[in-house]
Amino acid sequence: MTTSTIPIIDDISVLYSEAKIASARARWSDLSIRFEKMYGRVPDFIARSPGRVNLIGEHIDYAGFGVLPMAIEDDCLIAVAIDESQSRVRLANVDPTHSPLEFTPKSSQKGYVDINPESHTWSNYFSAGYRGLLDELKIENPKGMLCLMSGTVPTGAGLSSSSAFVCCAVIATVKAQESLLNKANVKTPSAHELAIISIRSERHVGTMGGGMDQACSILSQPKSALFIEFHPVLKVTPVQFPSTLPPIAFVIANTLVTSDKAVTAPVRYNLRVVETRGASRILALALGIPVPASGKLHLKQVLDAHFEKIGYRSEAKTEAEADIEKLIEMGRIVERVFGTDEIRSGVSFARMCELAGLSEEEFTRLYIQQPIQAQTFHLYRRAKHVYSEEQRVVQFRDICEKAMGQTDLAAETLFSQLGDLMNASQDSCHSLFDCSCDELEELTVLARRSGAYGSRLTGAGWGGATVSLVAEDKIPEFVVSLKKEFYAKHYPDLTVADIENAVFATAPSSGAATFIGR
Ligand code: NG1
Ligand code: MG
Repeated sequence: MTTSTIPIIDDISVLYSEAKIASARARWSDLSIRFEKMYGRVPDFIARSPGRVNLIGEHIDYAGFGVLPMAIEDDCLIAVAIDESQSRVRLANVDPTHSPLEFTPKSSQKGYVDINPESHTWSNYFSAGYRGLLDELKIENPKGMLCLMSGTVPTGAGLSSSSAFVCCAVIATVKAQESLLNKANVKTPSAHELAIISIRSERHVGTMGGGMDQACSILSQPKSALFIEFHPVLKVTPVQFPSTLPPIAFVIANTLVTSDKAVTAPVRYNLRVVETRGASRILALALGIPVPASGKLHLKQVLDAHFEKIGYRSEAKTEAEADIEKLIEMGRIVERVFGTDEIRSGVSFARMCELAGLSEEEFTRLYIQQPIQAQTFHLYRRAKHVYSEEQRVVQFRDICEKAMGQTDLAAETLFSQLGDLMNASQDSCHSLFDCSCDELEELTVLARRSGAYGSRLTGAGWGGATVSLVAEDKIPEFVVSLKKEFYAKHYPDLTVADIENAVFATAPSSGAATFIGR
């Protein structure tokens, strides 16, 4: 675990690429001007946390498996002035269609601020971060905060606008309360601890999320993607693309089908979490692995426990190869345990509980913390996706790492291998995890036809964006093709600016920061 704190910066050029810096400067200065107009004083600081694009490893973070996202330049900013005279919080958005929020925090026993997960208001994400941080630090009489938010991560696009906002609220709040912490001799949490706090905080909005987005938003480092592991503890490792190769880029293309995870959670995201949890309990029973009374045991723990139980010793030469062996074997076990016609086609809730050795009430108590709605539960297809997707993550990371040391690399082969893994991930999301949609299918097929090495949905899916691996010198023609074949067809009325925002190459951005300057 690292003990570094959130970086404090006085120059925003470290956060953006050359192409983006001019518009970023204009936005930052507009934020300060509006702040002053609104609150009659200048902000004390601006907190920043970025969105992310997931390169590979979809819907496996909540199963305990490693993922490989990268922070993007689009981000959430919260300008803050500390109000020493009272505890009241005022929050507004530079976008006037979002109504402001004002509250005076309650005591720690009462949870500081109410959040209604059913109301789906934008400010819930702020409240979730604010409350999550204070819950953790048990601050009584927090200092008042005047806040103005500006976000550029498109919402409902699978680029984690929600986590960028929650993380930014956590960082803004910890900075605003820092002097109280110092007075009480409480250590300011490290960036790593703030990432964990942000993961817990976002659950206040009602999604049973993994931790990829918050860890990526807070802990990303410049010019790198981030390999994130969750089990046994949160661990991040920057992954770089070799500089000796011809440059490649990840191009984001948004289907513009919005998928608001908080709204659709009962039939989509949270349902998948429950199916995955059910599958892991039933697999554990089949393998004779003890399930703790809390019921908590994800698919990664089932894998670890199984190989420990059988005393497995791998002959593989590398850690990646050994991991892959185990994941392939888990795929076989899934076939054996869930491969019957009955389970393959999906089971009812009653049947899933029976297989899990639990009453419906017990199952609900252990595994369903938020409402879900479904007739059929797919244990086979979800478990199959998770183990195969992790195998692709391990391979993807391994290819990137091996390439780092080489100079005479056949770049084309390498990029094709990465692209193939992305394509296989898309297939699995589509046919096993059911989190794709027609527009995502169309756009990924078109991307490959337009020269991408690989293309897949990114984030939770059911709409939102795709990510494609493209050689840098091919980007202009790639983008033209997408504009013509997808955007002009589906959205003929889009403005040039709307299209620029929908399809763009992205550079890896750094993680969260606090700006103190003028
Ligand atoms: P998005 O697309 O940002 O809502 C969600 C989860 C991730 C992960 C992905 C699927 C949250 C905050 N985010 O991302 O943890 O499970 O889906 O890989 O819950
Ligand atoms: Mg989200």
